[in-house]
Amino acid sequence: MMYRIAWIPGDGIGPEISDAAIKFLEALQKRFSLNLDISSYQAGDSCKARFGVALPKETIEGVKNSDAAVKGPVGESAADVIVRLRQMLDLYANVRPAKSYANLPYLKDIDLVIVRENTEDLYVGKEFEVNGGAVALRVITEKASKRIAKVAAEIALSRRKKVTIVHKANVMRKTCGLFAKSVRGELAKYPELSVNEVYVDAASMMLIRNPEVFDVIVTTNLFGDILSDEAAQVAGGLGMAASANIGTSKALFEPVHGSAPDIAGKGIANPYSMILSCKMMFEWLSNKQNDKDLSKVASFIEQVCVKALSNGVKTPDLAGGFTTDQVAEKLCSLVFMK
Ligand code: GGG
Repeated sequence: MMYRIAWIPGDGIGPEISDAAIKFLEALQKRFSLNLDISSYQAGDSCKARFGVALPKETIEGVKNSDAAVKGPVGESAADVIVRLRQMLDLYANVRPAKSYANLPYLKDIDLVIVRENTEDLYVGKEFEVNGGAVALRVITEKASKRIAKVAAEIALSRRKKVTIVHKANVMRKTCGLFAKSVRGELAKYPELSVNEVYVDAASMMLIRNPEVFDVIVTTNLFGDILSDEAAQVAGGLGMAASANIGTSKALFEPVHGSAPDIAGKGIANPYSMILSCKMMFEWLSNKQNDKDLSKVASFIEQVCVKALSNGVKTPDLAGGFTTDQVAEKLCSLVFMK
């Protein structure tokens, strides 16, 4: 079956890690006789500088008309690109795994998933200047809280069956209070799950002190954004962190990290985050299209990455000495060896 993939390289290191990931996908296409029709679209700071708009209509249409989308990091225009795409396409679940693979410079051996509500909270962009100050609206609804709880429950059922609800309802009584109550109510429908609640400040401490207590964390948009960077660092580094933005019918996959302008163009950016985002895309497409072969491709991608890492195929952010292109070459050669 042919799959149309909308591909947004993005800014900074985005084009470099995109090239590496596309080379890897080409190798996978040969090995597994996949039929991916990949179309490239512009978005981000460089797009805004060239065309006056960070998220052009053609890109929106390209994503809408695709079977799945992959996006590299964008710079200062994140709110105009990814936050807008999430809202426009109702990509309400942001799934962010953090896993310490062998031979990574991880702080603790962890394996957890952060499930971040992706459409509400302070990220709705309702900010106003008032009397020399500024205010932002924090939007939390029962509907969005319940549907993110359901995603967390389903992920936990396929794992260690534990969900931690992270909030700050002792201070933000109305917004976090509604989130906690709604999620609690939804999770009560899953008696096989063990459920607990942790305030976000304590959760950020526990992610460093005893992260093994977490299996699936479900939380609000801003807390999820922050905690997922922290979890990625505990697992070995942001350069490994992949994510999925999932809605009812559409999904977009992207590295968790930003565009890293300080290392852009130096050829040392870590492409694993983009490649593992493609792994998440194959998992999602496999479920959605009932295409079991794609689930095998997803597992294969992880195996290849694990093998490469154990052979020391790492960029400098992971204490390795490989360039982006060298990592891509090694991964491609492993595709045909395994
Ligand atoms: N610190 C990681 C980073 O810069 N991520 C990109 C970003 O801010 N994305 C917006 C989001 O995930 O909401």
